[in-house]
Amino acid sequence: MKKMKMIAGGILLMSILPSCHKETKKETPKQPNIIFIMSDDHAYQAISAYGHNLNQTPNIDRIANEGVLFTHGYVNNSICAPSRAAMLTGKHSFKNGKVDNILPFNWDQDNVAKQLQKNGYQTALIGKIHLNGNPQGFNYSNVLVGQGQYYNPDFIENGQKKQYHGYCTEVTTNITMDWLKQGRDKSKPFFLMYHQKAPHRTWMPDMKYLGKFDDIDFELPESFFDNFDGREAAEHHEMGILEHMDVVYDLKMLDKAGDIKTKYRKFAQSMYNRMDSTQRAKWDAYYDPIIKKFKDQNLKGKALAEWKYNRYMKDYLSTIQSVDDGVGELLDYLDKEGLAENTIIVYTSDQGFYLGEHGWFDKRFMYEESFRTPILMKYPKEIKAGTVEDRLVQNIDFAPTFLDYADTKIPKDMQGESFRSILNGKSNKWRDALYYTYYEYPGEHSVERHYGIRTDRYKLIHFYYDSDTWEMYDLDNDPQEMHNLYNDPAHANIQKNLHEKLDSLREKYGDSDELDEKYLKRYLEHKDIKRSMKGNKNN
Ligand code: SGN
Ligand code: CA
Repeated sequence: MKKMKMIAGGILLMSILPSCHKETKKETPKQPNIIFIMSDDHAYQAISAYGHNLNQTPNIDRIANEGVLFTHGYVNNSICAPSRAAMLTGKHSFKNGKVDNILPFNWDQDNVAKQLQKNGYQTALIGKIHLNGNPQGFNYSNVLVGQGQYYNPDFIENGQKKQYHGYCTEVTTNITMDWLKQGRDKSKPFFLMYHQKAPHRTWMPDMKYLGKFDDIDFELPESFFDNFDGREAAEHHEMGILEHMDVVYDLKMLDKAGDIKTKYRKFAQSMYNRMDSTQRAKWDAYYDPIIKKFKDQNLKGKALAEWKYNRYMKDYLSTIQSVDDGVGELLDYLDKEGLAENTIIVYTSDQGFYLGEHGWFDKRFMYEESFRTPILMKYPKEIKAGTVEDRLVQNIDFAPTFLDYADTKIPKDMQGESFRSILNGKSNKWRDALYYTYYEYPGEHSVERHYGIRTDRYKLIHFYYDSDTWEMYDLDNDPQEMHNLYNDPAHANIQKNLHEKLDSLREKYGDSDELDEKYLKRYLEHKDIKRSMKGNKNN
């Protein structure tokens, strides 16, 4: 009897073993790692994969070369914190409550990192997040304080503030690489948000890239001297390179004699306070001769515009070199460690940016340069190298897309849509229009409150608060959005259809005038807004 039992047990074991083995094998294609790389204010015009010839970003381009380039990626609200909140929550601003950079963000609500963490992921947030309060949903967080500083920046590591020595972009990359190499639990898939401060204003390059673009003369964009005919809200901007970009503060002409007197000179000194003497000496060795020449030349009119535009571009693009280096380091590491195959990588920006179009810098408007944002993505298992995707995707789509790739349930109240199925060809069903809102007014750069929609060809925008104006564009015929077609009888039908579409999207997403009034009231009552309305600069 005893013997029989043994044999039976043996047979039982034998019959279990092979199937156990199969089970483990079935599990090997585990959930993909997800690396969400974001920079701040990185215009698609300044990524060479988009075909503009301003600079070369070979490492960022690699993501699209080995995966997909989105030609029509957009944000929900073209400003930092609201865009980040939308990415985390998968919801429009009026649903997640973070409508502008001023009103607080509620971390207690659900977000993509919390969902992934619940489903077995190790999660990390490194770099700029610009959302008040302690990040929730992350096993590790090491984030810049507010906007952060370019030199020797302060970070908050899991709640503890500490200062790092060095250049912010490089510091952020180093922290990220350390976490990847030693910080994470390697038995779990990971979700990593690697978020650079650069190339945000005031565009301070790393020492090693000072002068990188000095041999290039950048030509003013065609629309630089825009007269804003038929576009009242645009006319009231404070985003002009010529009129509003400060020579001392933005363009570094802080002459020691104090002869160059500008509105923001008083804020410029603070940009250098964190540098050590070696850093400052290198900085001055580069900028002092430029300052001297600038003073000697006494430029005016178009010559001054060209000079300002060129200084702006040289600084802005130089900061991007460091961002590109960081992406290269990360990609090389993944390749070397054999992680590339099972890792999704997204590169994006929190919004687009004006590089002189309409004479502007900054963002906020629903016009293409700031509404649109770069999106490049790779995932060798599912995305064919060299894919170009033209459909309309939006930052609210990231959260559901990541959850979809992680084979995790997408919460019903997320408003974005996963674009996994359009990329792998499983479905062709996709949205035909995007909804947009912008709220931060009265405020810095003076961009009026507005909302609107964009279809594959047309755009309809409503500006309100000081004014009540509508704009409509045919993007095929007028890609620079110079001709407002609203109330043009030849386009009456299109206008009517766009209004219907706008109404239906407002209803679908749950936006309304009442909600807007609620946010406006809170905004106007906020202490920072009251202070800035009294004439103090509000950062
Ligand atoms: C700062 C900048 C603005 C910029 C906002 C928002 N001024 O206030 O130029 O529009 O941030 O940028 S600065 O003098 O402080 O540089 S965002 O990317 O954070 O939304
Ligand atoms: Ca930004």
